[in-house]
Amino acid sequence: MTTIVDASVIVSCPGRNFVTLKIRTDDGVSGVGDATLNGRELAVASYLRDHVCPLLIGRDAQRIEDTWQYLYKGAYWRRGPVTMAAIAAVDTALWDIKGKLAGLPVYQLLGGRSREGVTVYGHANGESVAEAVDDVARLVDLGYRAVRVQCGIPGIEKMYGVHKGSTPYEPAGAGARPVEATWSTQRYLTHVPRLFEAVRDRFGPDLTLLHDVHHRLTPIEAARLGKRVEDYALHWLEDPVPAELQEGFRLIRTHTTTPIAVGEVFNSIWDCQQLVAEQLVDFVRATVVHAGGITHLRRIFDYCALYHVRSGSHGATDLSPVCMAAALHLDVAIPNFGLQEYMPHAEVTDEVFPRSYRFADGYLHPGEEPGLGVDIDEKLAARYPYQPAYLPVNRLTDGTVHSW
Ligand code: EZ4
Ligand code: CO
Repeated sequence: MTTIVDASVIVSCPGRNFVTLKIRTDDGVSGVGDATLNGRELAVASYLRDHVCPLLIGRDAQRIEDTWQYLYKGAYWRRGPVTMAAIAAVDTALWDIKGKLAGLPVYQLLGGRSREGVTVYGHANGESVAEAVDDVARLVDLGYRAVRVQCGIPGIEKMYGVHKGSTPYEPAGAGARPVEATWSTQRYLTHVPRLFEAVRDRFGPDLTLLHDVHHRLTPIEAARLGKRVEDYALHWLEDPVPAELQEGFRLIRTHTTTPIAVGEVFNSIWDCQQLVAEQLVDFVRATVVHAGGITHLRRIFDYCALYHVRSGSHGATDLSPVCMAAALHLDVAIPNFGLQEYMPHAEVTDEVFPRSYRFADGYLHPGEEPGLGVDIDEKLAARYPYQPAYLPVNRLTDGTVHSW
């Protein structure tokens, strides 16, 4: 038996806030797990430190499924982003340890490779349509095979997904309170088709294109947008509506053949149970850190496979390199992989999280190191203390709070 002797939580801000769990065992092998929940980081850190870490000491590090069930059923209070991010961190760290003990990269423990590399999509954006189109060209030159395109909307300030400069896009703003943005569905619905018309004109039919609505429409509005952009053959329209009402997606499906991706905020299989069983979506965007770790995400994707639904995991910069590494091992192994989002981290983030995964030719490769092939430099991390930062709040022009 390999016994857990220590579990510690590292909160640090190398470029942005991250919460990382490190588990150590009696034979000197350690593992890492990402527990970052953007804007609510300290809640997960406390859940782990105060309620989970003490329970891990003395447990068998090899019993991943049993530990998952113990933390999920044993808490009595099930699901929710804080609980599931904490469980995910433990699960990820235990897979890392199991890989190191076996001397194998984690993807080998998941059944081995199903593909040569993990196709990723990059982010293009611009204040204007012309700027966004030029930014797509930049990504194509870098080798990306798939590109998400967002642009500014005339009359809307601080549009989601649009930023200036070459630093990674970071929607969370430093400070004690969220910044506020404004929203107009009317302006948005009028403008977006012009963007994709321009992108298709310039790049032709072969480039894989995506767009993120970021939960801002109602089902009938989303249906209108999906129908309007059908000629531009998007690979997916992401998060067209908030997904608490799963049956709401029937209305979208009735009207458009534009494929739908959903679920970066999902934390359990129950969030997509009806969406998948009724084939109301095409891609599920859940990822390791927010959906209960490798163990639970594998369960979600296996369930999706029964219904022709593919993976499309979230990969924004607020998911740490530890989460990205774990996601890549799963992506390369599962039969129904779809696409992986990839926003490169800031240089300072990559310094704190040394990692073996690499981008080449439009793919990410998890690397061949035993375990996940990622670690945290704790000394360096200590030089970047936590800084309060929040995601924006969105309001309609009359002041009504809207989904961001
Ligand atoms: O806004 O990760 O597809 N990617 C996204 C992200 C999310 C952030 C929220 O923390 O929607 O940019
Ligand atoms: Co998104």
